[in-house]
Amino acid sequence: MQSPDIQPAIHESSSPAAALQAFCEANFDAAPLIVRAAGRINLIGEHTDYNNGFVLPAAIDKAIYLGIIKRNDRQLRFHALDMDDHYSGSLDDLQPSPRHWPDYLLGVVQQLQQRGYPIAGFECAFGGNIPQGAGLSSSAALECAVVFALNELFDLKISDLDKALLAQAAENNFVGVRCGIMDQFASIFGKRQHLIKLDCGLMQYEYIPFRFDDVRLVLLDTQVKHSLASSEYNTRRAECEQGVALVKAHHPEVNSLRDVSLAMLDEYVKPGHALTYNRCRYVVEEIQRLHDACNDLLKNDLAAFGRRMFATHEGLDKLYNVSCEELNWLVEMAASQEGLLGARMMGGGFGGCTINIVNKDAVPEFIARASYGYQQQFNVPLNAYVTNIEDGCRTI
Ligand code: GAF
Repeated sequence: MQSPDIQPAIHESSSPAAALQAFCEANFDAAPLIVRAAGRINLIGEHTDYNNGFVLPAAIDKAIYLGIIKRNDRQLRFHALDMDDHYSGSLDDLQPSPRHWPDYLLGVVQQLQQRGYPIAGFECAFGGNIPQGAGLSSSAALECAVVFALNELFDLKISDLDKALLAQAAENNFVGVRCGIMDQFASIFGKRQHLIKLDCGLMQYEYIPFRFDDVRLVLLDTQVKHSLASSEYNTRRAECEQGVALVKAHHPEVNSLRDVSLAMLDEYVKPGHALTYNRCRYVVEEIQRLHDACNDLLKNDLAAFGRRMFATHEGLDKLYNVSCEELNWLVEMAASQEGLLGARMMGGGFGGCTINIVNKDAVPEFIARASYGYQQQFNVPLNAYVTNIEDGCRTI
């Protein structure tokens, strides 16, 4: 796949930003604008964003780095450093690529064009340290990096909210995943040492400080991504919509699960729609759980917060059915460990990471036990990341 005139990426560099800089110096005619777009975690509020509910994500210290320069024509050149792959195309012919990764960039370009933003051809290169398939939103980070970079490069004056919505629209319409807004919003709006409490219905948000010196956020990466993930994601959305329709027939003012109570579900969905009822019940409970968890944080009660994380996991597993054997094993293992405050699967499900709140002093032992046990159980190495909450998209 590599074009003959392209220098290879420097994979051995410890810093993805340095590798990107070296690639750009060797291959670009001009100094690039460089953007860092973060991956995300989510503390609580899972599968609630597309139900107009609330989420509690944060941007992290793993990111996509993208360097970009203008061209004098309408050509597009993309270089994916971590894949040693390159794409060439034209602004006038945006087609989904069989290699798939260019779609995250092309989708953003298409959305900009559809909204009438004046962009010309450009060349960009990107790489990073967000593990792919780990549920840390590397694709949303790439979309956000592109929209952020193009906004700067062509002085488009797009608001931060519109950047997030545009990146989400790229994923919905060009990539074809009906994701909610959480991942793109977190990548753009992330703030160091803060969670974002986002109301996905009203698109209003507040920052909640997350500064606890005695604990660490530990991500345990199952290194599995079961193939059900994207088809089941869209099925869950449809099931939630069906539940809303059943309630709305009696309560026309209801527009999403955010407007629905457990009593309404019991009355209008439970009889005859057991599976839909379970899905909706999980979402309605999770929205309430998030509000309660935010109150825990305000009281500095991480133990109570952690218990709610376990309840979220239970709901995702038993009612929403988006967990899997590997995630369940990690959460059960975590529950028995010293110094563990809370654990649950994170993100869409069917693989990826668990998120764990662990007392600082217990972290090495926790990771060692999890890694050993996971390898014994599944014969798959476990990856563990102790993560910090960082700023969202910015130029560097
Ligand atoms: C994925 C989606 F992209 C998000 O929008 C969100 O729905 C999440 O799954 C589940 O909470 O990350």
